[in-house]
Amino acid sequence: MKSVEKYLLQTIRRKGSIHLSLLDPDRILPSEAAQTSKALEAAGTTGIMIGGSTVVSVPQLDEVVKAVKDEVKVPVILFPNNITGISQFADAIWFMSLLNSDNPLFITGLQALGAPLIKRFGLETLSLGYIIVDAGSTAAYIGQARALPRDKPEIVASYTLAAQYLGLHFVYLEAGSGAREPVPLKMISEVKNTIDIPLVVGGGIRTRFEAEAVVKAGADIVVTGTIIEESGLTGEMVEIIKGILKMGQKKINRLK
Ligand code: 1GP
Repeated sequence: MKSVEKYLLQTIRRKGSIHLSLLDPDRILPSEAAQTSKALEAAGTTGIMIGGSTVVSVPQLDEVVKAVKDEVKVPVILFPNNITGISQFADAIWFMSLLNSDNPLFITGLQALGAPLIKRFGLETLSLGYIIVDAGSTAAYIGQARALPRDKPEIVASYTLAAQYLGLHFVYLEAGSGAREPVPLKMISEVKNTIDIPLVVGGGIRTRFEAEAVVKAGADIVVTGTIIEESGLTGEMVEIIKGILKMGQKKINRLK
C-alpha cells in the first residue's frame, strides 16, 4: 500500500477517528497557509488538504502547497475540483469521483483528463467516492450533483456501498463548504453500518459539539475548512480537533 494511505489508515486505527484540515489556495497566502498548517499540526490535525471550488491559478496553488510542505510533517493532500487542482509538490491527491453527479464529466471525465498528469508527477492517489448531500451548496451546483433526500439515508448508503464494490478505498459525505448544517447524523450512521471502508465527513462543521456528534455517528475522518478561515486557530478550531480525538479514543476503548 502507498504511504499516505497507509498513514491515514494506521492513524485511524490508533486514534479511532482523525481530523483533516482543508485550506483553500485562493483564499490564503502561502505564508499564512504555512503558519496555519503548523498550528493545526500542533493542535493534532492528521493532514492538510488543499483545494477549493475554484482554483484560479495553478502557480498560486503550487506556492501554497510548497509553503505548507516546508512547514509540516503531516501529509499534504490535494482536494481537486478540477484538473487545475493538481500540484506536483503535494504528497497525495484524493482521486475522487462525484458519484451523484448527473454529468459524466465529474464521474470519470475529469479523472481521465487528470490521470496522465498525476502519473507524470508521481502523486500518490487516494481513491474516493464523493457524494454531495446538500443540493444547495456551491459544490453541488458546480458538480451538477443530483439532490439526495436528507431523510432517506438508505439511498446515500446504497451509493457508498456501490463505491466500495467498485473498489474505491474511501467514501466522503459532503454537506458543502460553509453548509448551514452538517451531514445528517442518521445518514452517517446508516452509511457506517453499510460499508467497511473509511468514511470521511465534511461541510458545515463549526463546533466541537457538531464534530463529536459526527464521529459518534460513524465518521472516521472529519474535515473542516470554513471554521479555520473564519476564526483562525482560536478556541473552537482547537476544540474541534480535541473533540474528534476524544471521541476516537472512546471508540477505541469500547473495542478493547
Ligand atoms: C468542504 O467538507 C469540506 O469540502 C469542509 O467544509 O468548509 O464547511 O468546513 P467546511
